[in-house]
Amino acid sequence: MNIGIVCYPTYGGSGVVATELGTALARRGCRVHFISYAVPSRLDRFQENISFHEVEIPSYPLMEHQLYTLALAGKIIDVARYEQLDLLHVHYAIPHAVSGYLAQQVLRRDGIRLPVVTTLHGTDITLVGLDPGFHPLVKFSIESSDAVTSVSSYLRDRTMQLFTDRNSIEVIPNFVDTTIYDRARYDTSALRKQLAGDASVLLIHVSNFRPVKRVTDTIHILAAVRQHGLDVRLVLVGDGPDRAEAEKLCRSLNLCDHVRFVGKVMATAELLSAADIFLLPSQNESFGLAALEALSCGTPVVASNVGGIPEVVPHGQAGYLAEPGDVSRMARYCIELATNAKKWQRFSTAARRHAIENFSTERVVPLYERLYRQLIEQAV
Ligand code: GMT
Repeated sequence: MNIGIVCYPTYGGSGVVATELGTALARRGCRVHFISYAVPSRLDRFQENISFHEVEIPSYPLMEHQLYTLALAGKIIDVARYEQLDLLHVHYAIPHAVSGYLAQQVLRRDGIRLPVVTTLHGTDITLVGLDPGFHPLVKFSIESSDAVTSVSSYLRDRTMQLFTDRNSIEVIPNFVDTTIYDRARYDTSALRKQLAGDASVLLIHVSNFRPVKRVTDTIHILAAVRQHGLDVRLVLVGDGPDRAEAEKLCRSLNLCDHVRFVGKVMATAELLSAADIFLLPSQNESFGLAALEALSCGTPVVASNVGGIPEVVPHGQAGYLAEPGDVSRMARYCIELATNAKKWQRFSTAARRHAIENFSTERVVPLYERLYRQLIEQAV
């Protein structure tokens, strides 16, 4: 199969999933064409069967704003025509599904059939797509796509409540390469020492530091765990709009020596494997890919009981869930795991098993391949 993939190249879950999917498909023999305005952040080396097509955005004095949606549609048309794509898979509805639809209609006039799959990831439905100016476009593009997938049942149900009664949204969960995200693969003793010194507990959080992630809650959790008398450190991985506020909070709580901001890191497996507990106190989360990567590393998760997180993190088995903002309960859960080695080990083993059994690349990628084949067969 010859597949076009459209995604955001930035440090965010939808781009990571799209890149990991394209990489896995390429390893399994598909030809994969990434189409975006920059090389996706995890596409960091040459790989057989993968090419990247950059969307260049023309500027002209008359135009004050960039025409990305149109430039993307134009690039899709070009790649589909000259690389003879069998199918286009767009990740994140806005504006990718709209550009995909537009390209599809232009190609149809020339007798070229290009099935379009749209994968909904989260805020394209729960936040950005709800903007009154975008809502009709998102609804239209969901209803016009040849297939729509969502990364969790929660997101499928929200989409049907908020946008459409299209009942053929298929849930295909996000996945993880369990051979890379595996603590058995790394000797993390030196890294652990660097990050945590001799502290007995290391907490970690990975995100793009947007308000929805509630990054400052991780610092309040750290403070509460410390009050209990535990020697604990927190590593914050990533960057984004709330970083300055998080740094300010560390200063005001006098916690700067206990919190390490490591910035954006693409390869997080070793960091996750060096930690004891992963924190994800988000206000909302359609899936929580970073939590899945932590589970695969055998790192139990303490997270919010919202959105699709309960589908990823089994409460009381591989982690604990609490209401968003309930930092004292999240801290109590951390203390429980940090002070009961047997329980931590049980959770760690269950976390890894859960990731392998339900969310491995080998299990999930064939679901996309099957969907692609069905649509390509229908199109001929
Ligand atoms: O940052 C992105 O690339 C998209 C982002 C979002 O806000 O929509 O992340 C979403 O997609 C990820 C990959 O499917 C999910 O793991 C995240 O849970 C989801 N984020 C939210 O729902 C807030």
